[in-house]
Formats: sequence, structure tokens, C-alpha cells
Amino acid sequence: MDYILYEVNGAVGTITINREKALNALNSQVLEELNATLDAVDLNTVRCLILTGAGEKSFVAGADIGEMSTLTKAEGEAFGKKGNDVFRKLETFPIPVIAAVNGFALGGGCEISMSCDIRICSDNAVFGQPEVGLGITPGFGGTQRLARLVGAGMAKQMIYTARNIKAQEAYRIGLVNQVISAEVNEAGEVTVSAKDALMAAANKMAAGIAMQAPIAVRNSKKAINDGLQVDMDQAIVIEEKLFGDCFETEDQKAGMGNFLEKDKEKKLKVVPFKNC
Ligand code: DAK
Repeated sequence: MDYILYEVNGAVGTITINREKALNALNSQVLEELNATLDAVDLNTVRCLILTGAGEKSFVAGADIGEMSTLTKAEGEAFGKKGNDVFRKLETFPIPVIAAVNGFALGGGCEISMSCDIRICSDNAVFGQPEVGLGITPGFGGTQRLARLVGAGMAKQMIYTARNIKAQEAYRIGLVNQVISAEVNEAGEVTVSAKDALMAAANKMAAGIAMQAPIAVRNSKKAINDGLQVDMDQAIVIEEKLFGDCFETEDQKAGMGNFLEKDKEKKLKVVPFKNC
């Protein structure tokens, strides 16, 4: 792979979009490699993914404008499908995906972060949907996912004005869950860079997810995602089914058994990854 790095540490997999010279912009090859990487994740061992961009400056500065500038209508459609397919694969991926947003998350960069389950960012992060300034609408789900995350009014303001927002504003409107700063000592010197602090926070959150019962985590993701697409009566039925599916699994037996036995040590043990 030229543009994707993938490493596994315990039950946490980290995917890094590694095209730093172009601020990790998404060209066809990046999208293809990301798709292949997701297909290759070993779901028997990995319980949570982190998606980030190489370097300190940019998570993903959008779709590759150079590549897009010469596309015909048919090629534009094919490029859009490639992006939409991989974004949807991330969104519906069986295990949670945390976007660790280091710097620019513009256009397709903001959109790919919104395909992830959770976003945390460094304090230099910048989010935006600048597409209307380029003569296009947000095309990788931006009009849909942004409105669902921050409400129609705020999404419309961001998209119509093409104005970027900084990390703290993204936090205020609910686009990100947490903003991470560099660590500084008493003399004001940076001891841990914002990127390193961000990755430490993402890994801590991922490890916390990975130690929970994996079937229950997967079913919770599916229940939330699928339930949001339908009305409450149907959503409750989806929840009931996925709740029921947890029973008779080793996860459920071990999880409840540990509690009833008051065995705190066991309670914290990772239950086996079976019946998934
Ligand atoms: N594409 C290609 N190259 C990019 C890029 C991008 N989006 N963003 C940055 N780069 C490249 C720059 O060209 C430059 O390359 P060199 O000149 O060094 O070769 C290098 O990265 C460094 O960028 P700058 O020199 O511009 O760095 P600055 O610090 O001055 O500025 C910036 C950073 C992020 C503010 C600036 O680079 C910038 O404004 N970038 C563009 C951001 C943007 O507009 N992003 C949205 C792209 S539109 C579709 C679905 C979805 C989409 C399209 C179609 N279909 C369904 C069909 C999605 C569209 C988008 O994402």
C-alpha cells in the first residue's frame, strides 16, 4: 500500500491515511487502499478501529481537487461511488471506529470523520464543508450526516457559507466529543505534542471499548445506526431483536456471571470473542 498504514496493538487497529504532502487528500488510490484495508481487518481479534491522518497538520483536506478537476460526468459518478462505498463501509463496519482528527478535516475529510462512530480532535483541528465554493455540493454524505449530527440549521449554515470552524466550535455544536491539547510543563514547554496526546486519548478510548463484551458493543452500534433510519416504533423492534441476540452468548453469560459472583477481577477480563 502506498497511502495507507495499518497497525494492530492488542485489540485496537489504527488506520493512518498517509499522504502527508497533499495533506492526506483522498484520491482514487487512497479510497481503494482504504477499502482493501477495511476488508482485511481481522474481526476475530480487533475490537475497535482508530482512523487518523499522517502528520500534525491535516487529518484529510478533502477529496483530491487535482484529480477531480478533470473528471467527466461519468468519471465523477464513479469517483463519488468509490468514496460513498468506502464511507458507508466505515459507518456500518461491525466494530466501532474512532476518528482521531489531527488538523484539517475539510470537505471529504469532514465527511469521512462523520462516517466514523466517534470523533475526537486535536485543538488545531479545523472542520468545514467548503464544496459550494468549488461549485459542487458536499457529495460524500455531508448534507446528510452533518445535519443528523449537529441539526439542520447549523449544517445549513456551515454548508451554505462554506465557513470553516475550529475545534472548540466543533465541540460546542456536538460535531466532536472531545478536544485534546498538547501537554505543557510548568516552564511552558510542550512535553507531549497535540498529535501524540490525541493518539493517546484515542487509544485509551479504544482500549476501553475493546474490553467490553464485543457482541454487545457490535449490537449497540447496529441498533443505534439502524434505529436512526426509522420511526420510534420500528426502532424499538430493532433494539429488541439486537438485545435478544445477546442472550445465550458467552459474552452475556460471562458478563452477568462475573457480576453475580462479585468477581471484580473477572469482570474486567476481556470475554472471549465467540458467537459473533
Ligand atoms: N486536494 C488535492 N491537494 C490538496 C488538497 C486537496 N483537497 N488540499 C491540499 N492539497 C495539497 C496542496 O495542493 C499542496 O500541494 P503542493 O502545492 O505542495 O503540491 C499541499 O497539499 C499543501 O497545501 P497548501 O500549500 O494549500 O497548504 P496551506 O497550509 O497553505 O493550506 C488548506 C491548507 C487545507 C487550507 C488548503 O490546502 C486548502 O484549502 N485545501 C483544499 C481544502 C478543500 O477545499 N477541501 C475540500 C475539497 S472538495 C463527490 C463526493 C465528494 C467530494 C467530491 C465529489 N462525488 C460524489 C462525486 C468531495 C469534495 C471535497 O472534498
